[in-house]
Amino acid sequence: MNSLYARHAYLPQGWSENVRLHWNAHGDLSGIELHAQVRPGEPQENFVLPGMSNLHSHAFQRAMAGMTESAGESKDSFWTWRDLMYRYALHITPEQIQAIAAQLYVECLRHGYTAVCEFHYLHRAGDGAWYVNPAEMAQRIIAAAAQSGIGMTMLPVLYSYADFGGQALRHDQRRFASDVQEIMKLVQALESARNAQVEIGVAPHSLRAASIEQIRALHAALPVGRPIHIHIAEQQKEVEACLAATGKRPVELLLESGLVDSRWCLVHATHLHPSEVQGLAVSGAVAGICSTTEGNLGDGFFDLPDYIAAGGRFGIGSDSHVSHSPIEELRWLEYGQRLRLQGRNIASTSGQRQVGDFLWQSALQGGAQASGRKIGQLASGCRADLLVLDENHPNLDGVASRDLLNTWIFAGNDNLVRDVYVGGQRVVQDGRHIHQAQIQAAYGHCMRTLRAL
Ligand code: NGQ
Ligand code: ZN
Repeated sequence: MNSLYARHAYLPQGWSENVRLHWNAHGDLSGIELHAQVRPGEPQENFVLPGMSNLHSHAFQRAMAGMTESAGESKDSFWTWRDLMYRYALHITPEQIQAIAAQLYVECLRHGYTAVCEFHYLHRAGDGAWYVNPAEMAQRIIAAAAQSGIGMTMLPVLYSYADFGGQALRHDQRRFASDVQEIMKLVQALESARNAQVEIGVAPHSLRAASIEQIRALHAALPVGRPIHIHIAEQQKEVEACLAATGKRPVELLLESGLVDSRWCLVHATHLHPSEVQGLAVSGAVAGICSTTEGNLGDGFFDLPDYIAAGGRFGIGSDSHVSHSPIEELRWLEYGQRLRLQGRNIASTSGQRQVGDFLWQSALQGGAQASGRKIGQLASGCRADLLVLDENHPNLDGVASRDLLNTWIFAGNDNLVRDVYVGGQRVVQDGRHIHQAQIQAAYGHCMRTLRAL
């Protein structure tokens, strides 16, 4: 099968009727046929849209979702959550990371993510030694993506310090320990994995964990055009520590390096001065907003209206995977702004007043840019990553295409994704992943071990 007839297809210019999508043997869209006549006996889908890119993921954290929601003796915070996360991180084996990632990616696909950017720093074994194959853990995650069919941008993470000023790593950060040379060796070891479904980039963890000098060296060593992601300004404490150590705010410091351009994704970027909002928008980088995780960790709210007004680009990520639905991610993004500003319909412009359309289209573009892959739109040359919605759901019965995205995002919690194609291969049919049973069984086995922690 290398074509699909859609009564309504979400093209870069918006909804179009009676469209036949064609793709080639490599899984790239090869033709968008408008005003197409349906052929006798040809299956007709109703609503077809491009799949979403999940631009920020720590796959192993899927295994701890729901396990950190009990109040401790001391005031709970991002930092006490991080201590718990480190405990989990120390126990995950290569077999377990593959089982957890495969399960996560099946869930992501079932909800409409067709690509993921993996912010990967579990490099070493639990005792802190490198595996015989230093790329073991990264290759396990890439294998999990292949098992599920999801598109993958693998970002090996540079993690040298525990805090600003080059502070030594904590003992419980020993699995992350890496320097520029080791990360570039990883990138080179992964080069052979690159194909139409897999891209390799890099990520300095944060300005706490990597110095500007290291980031400059990493940037210089990385092949041209590859994506570069970084956690930044997620917590006030990080902003204060950066000011104390450098006299500058994190985003200010990074932008001053002159390195940031459209290859970059600044993840969270929660606490910004107005000048940083402008600077980030002008840089052409993508802001990676992870609203469900930022809500779960109590980070704060991104300054979305000012950033949109400055022409900033953004995408979404499920990060710690307390949710794996792009719909919930986008709904939380908009609701967070409404609560913060005590207003309505924030994520919109004079050119796009439909909040659902503005959110979906912006996240498609920002997510595609951050992935470094040709995805995120129904256009020739892009991957045939398609979502077919369930036209029999009551919410979609008789709905006009102009109201489809608002209905999908803001009218209930049912998963309306029926079929999912990645690179032209159908990997989800009638809501079920083609390998769901065996991937779920392997995950269940792994969780029986981890839940005993
Ligand atoms: C992480 N996650 O690397 O998983 C981070 C927490 C840190 C989020 N920031 C650890 N959500 O930033 O040091
Ligand atoms: Zn993260």
